[in-house]
Amino acid sequence: MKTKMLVLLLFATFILTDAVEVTNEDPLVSYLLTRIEQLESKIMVKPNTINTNEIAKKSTEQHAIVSAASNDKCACPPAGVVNYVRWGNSTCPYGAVTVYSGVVAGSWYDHQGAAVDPLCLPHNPQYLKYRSGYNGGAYLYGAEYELGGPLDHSHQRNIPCAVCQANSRTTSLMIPSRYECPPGWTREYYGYLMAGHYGHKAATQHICVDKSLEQITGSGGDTNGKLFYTVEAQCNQFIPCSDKELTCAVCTK
Ligand SMILES: [Ca+2]
Ligand SMILES: [Ca+2]
Repeated sequence: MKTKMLVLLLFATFILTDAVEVTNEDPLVSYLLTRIEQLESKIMVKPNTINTNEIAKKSTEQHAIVSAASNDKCACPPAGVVNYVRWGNSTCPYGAVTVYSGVVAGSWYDHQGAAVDPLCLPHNPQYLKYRSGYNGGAYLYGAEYELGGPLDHSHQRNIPCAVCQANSRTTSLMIPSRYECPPGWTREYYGYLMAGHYGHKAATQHICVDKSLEQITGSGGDTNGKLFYTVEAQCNQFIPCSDKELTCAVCTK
């Protein structure tokens, strides 16, 4: 009974005081310390596995970005977005985002007072207030290629289009008669310069049509509408001229 009391007293002292002194000379303590060191060496990352050069480089880069931002000089790629229409193709080039794809439409080729601009019309129009029946005013028609020679395979076909978004660019440019872009510019697509027929009443605009001359499936009928012809430069007004079909390129920067 006395022994039991003594053990209980010692145990209570150990719990309550938290001041039990141990020394490295104690074999149990010594063993435990050795095991702890072994475990620590296993879980700790060895210093020579850290690429200090890489850390220093990243730190310098981060410092440069923060420093440039604080000086209002951006060290990142130029911010910006530019949109353009890819006529004659329903998809956008690699690297650009397709905002939507659609069909080329515009005024009737022989209407006096027609609108000149071609539109890339989405496949799913939305309407607000409307009055049924054709009530006069401005009319929209599908657009056809009017082509011959080596491009005859697309003659009378209707034309698809896509509206594209090029990121990290600030400007776009259509260059007539060139299928390459100037140095420093990115070529988005290239193809043939097209416009309306000189003998038709409706005025038109030049557009750059993708060289693929994509066509809308099943549109081979001669239904007319807004018409697009290739362009040739006449030799009477000091311009570079040829009877060859002119090319074009759409470039961004
Ligand atoms: Ca057609
Ligand atoms: Ca036609």
